[in-house]
Amino acid sequence: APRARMVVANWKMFGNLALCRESLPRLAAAAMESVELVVCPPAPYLGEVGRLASSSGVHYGAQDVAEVTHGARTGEWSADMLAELGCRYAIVGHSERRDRHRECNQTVAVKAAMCIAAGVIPIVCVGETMSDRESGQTEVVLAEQLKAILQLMKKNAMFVLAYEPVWAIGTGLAATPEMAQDVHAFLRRQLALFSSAWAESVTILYGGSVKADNAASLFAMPDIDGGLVGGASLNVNDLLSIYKAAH
Ligand code: G2H
Repeated sequence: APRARMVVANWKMFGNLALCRESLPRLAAAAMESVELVVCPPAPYLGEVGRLASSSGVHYGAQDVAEVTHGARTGEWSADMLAELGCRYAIVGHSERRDRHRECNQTVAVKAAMCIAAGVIPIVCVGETMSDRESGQTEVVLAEQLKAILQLMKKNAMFVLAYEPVWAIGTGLAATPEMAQDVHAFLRRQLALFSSAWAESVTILYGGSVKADNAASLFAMPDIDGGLVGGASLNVNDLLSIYKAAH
């Protein structure tokens, strides 16, 4: 089967109940089987998004998950809790968490493994900083980020990879389609070291200033299977344009 294409809305810490109630019915009306549409709202809205998405084609997920199954962890939630709420996905290792919450590659890998054990598909984010890129370290950094994940991942585990160059996040400065394609092809070659059939089946999303006007050219590249969309996902019209561009 060809690998899944998808557009994932990462609301980050934006939105409210009104946005859930306005956007979900419109997304539900637009969702088609050919490309998955996924909404990752702030965790307090997952219940409401789940109710609104039920029996529609829209999937939903969290923006993070704990690295343990349970415990005295104020302010955290487990992969099992997400599974119970019907989350199909959880984003892990977003650069905002790596940066602000000091999440290292090992932590991100454990979080991904927690998701897989609970039946939640992790959307694992990797990406280099501008200084990594300028010093020619992009591939070294990405290989390092991926290595930790692959060591913990059961072979053939369902996961989604998201390439998010840190310098492109929220800056309006997206990678060019060619730049992103080069990295996506590199990431797929790294996955192929593990298993080549599996590498072909893994969805690799691009994230970082995806907008309605650059989505189509990014998604046209052979190894870019969709997008992880932050800012533009808060506007339902923009998100729907981006979703259409993935077809
Ligand atoms: C990258 C992306 C979504 P934005 O973080 O994860 O955000 O589209 O706002 O750059």
